[in-house]
Amino acid sequence: MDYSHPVPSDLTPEEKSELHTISMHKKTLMEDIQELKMKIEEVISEIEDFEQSQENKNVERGKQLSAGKKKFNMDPKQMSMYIQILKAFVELHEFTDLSLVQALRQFLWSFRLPGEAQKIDRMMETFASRYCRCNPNVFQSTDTCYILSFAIIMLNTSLHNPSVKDKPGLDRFISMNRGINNGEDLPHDLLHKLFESIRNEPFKIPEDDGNDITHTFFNPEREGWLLKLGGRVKTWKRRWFILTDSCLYYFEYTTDKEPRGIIPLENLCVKEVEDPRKSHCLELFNPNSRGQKIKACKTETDGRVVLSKHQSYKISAATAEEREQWIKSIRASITKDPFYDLVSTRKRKVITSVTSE
Ligand code: 4IP
Repeated sequence: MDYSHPVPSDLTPEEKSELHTISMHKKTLMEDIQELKMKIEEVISEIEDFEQSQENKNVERGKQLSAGKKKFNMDPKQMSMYIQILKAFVELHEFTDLSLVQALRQFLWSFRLPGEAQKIDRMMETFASRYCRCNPNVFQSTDTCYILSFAIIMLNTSLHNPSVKDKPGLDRFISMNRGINNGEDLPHDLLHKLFESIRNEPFKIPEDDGNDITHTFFNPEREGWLLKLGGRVKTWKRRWFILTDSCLYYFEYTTDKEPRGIIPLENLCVKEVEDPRKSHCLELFNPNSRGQKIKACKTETDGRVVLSKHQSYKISAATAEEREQWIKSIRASITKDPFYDLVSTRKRKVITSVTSE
């Protein structure tokens, strides 16, 4: 690069030489500046690369973690080992000549139930087949024993949890279990004895924290981004939703400590709805008080916690599949019974296996 200037002709030789020195200095300085600029650019790009690689590492770590979790959950080796241990554990129990309630008392007392529905399903399945082997003439199939075991656990909750107001009587317990013995009813006397046993003495669970057994059972959790329609002002807001403990919480950001809103799901129903502007909508509503405000709360932008103004909550999911998953989880959470599907599948199985014979 040429940093020299044309030298004016009216300068003295000394001035000319001084000017030359200055212009040489200028040239060196400009070159230095140029070099520094390049260095700065290099450093910036190094910083950017470093930041990018950190971000990639974080993304990679996140991916590995979730892949690891999935793998752990789905790893067939892990699962078959788990089943083997479970079987060996259940085999240690002697249930011969015990009533189903007595056997359940013994079994449930001997360990802490896992929270996941699927694991409990396996445990109860293993329990039922062990019980049937110890008492071959009581039930026509393991499924019958499995279904009745759940019915007993649910009965325990309904009868002894003070928050359940509507206590079932023997008749309801009997009608709940209609047809479960391979299409036939179980003997009245048997159901009567089981009912009385539970009514007179509730199950005790080790380290039970004062809650009932369904608390341990009830663990449906879901979280994700959804769009929510405002209560009075009908604006759609993208919110991070978390479903836990029969409550739906929504946050502005996934990292927020405090939720923006809390919707207790007690007494609410959920269903699919249409909306002209948003697809895959669902609605949360109270079937017993349509037109009234739902009992929920939210934090205003100034920090005040106020009651919700929603008569219903309209929420839009990104896909039909996500909507279905949310509806399913919300329902499971409302009924506090994630085993509803598991048990009803078995009920269908015992009843249809009879009709197709
Ligand atoms: C707001 O609209 C947001 O949609 C709020 O949602 C909603 O509160 C408000 O409903 C609605 O007025 P603007 O932001 O455009 O004012 P969010 O709190 O998630 O930001 P909800 O009760 O849905 O949380 P009302 O009912 O407060 O008007």
